[in-house]
Amino acid sequence: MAVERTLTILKPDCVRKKLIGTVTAQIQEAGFEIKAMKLTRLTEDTAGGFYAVHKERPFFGELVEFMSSGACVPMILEKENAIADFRELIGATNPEEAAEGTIRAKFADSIGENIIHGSDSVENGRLEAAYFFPESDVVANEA
Ligand code: 3AN
Repeated sequence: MAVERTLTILKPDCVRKKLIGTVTAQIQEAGFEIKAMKLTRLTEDTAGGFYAVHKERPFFGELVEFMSSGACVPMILEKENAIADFRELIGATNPEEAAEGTIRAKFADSIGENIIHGSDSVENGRLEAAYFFPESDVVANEA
């Protein structure tokens, strides 16, 4: 299996609930290596740019408002099969449909405020990582 990277965001509800440490521990225990990480607050423009594919969806305004409502923690994660394995770890978009033990099942309140983001493909992971981090912020792999 190929080593892949995924971009995650611990969303503002995760930060407000003081779950940065708990969720990051679950991510690391599942074998993901953190390659870049920061605490930041998105503006409506940066949140809207990140979710531009959803611009025509009825929930776009609500999504942008939520994602810019407080601090969040974007991270680049690396692991074999990272894209699929991370989506399995976080669970379905709607926490009511998320499998038991997944991060969203344990901590998310609703489909809109669902604690965490995970890239849906290697290519989107690459684009999303570049949206938050210059290459110089990404820790190099050890030789
Ligand atoms: P995922 O983040 O699981 O890949 P997407 O890409 O379908 O899900 O949706 C992006 C984000 O938009 C979700 N993380 C969620 O916060 C929000 N979202 C998706 N569907 C809805 C909805 N029906 N109502 C409100 N927010 C939604």
